[in-house]
Amino acid sequence: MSGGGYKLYYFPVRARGEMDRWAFAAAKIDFEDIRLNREEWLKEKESGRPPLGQMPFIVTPEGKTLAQSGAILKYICKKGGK
Ligand SMILES: N[C@@H](CCC(=O)N[C@@H](CS)C(=O)NCC(=O)O)C(=O)O
Repeated sequence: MSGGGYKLYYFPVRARGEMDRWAFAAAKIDFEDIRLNREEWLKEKESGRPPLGQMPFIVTPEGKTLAQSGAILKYICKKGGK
């Protein structure tokens, strides 16, 4: 997938992926906040796209995927100039 802005995939809960949502907001970087329910997640997982088969993960405008909430946080901070 490529084109568009950042996409963040996570469950509709305030857990690991929530700090990544906040980081995007704090860095003032637009992103699509994609909240998958369990059924949607299982389909996504089966597709093989999520790195390590877990959420959160992001898809960058260049079409790269990045997993691990802490790594995503560092990536966003770097992009946000922090
Ligand atoms: N170390 C990972 C852990 C990710 C993780 O445990 N994700 C859980 C939700 S919080 C998950 O994707 N569970 C569904 C599954 O494994 O199918 C991180 O910090 O991102």
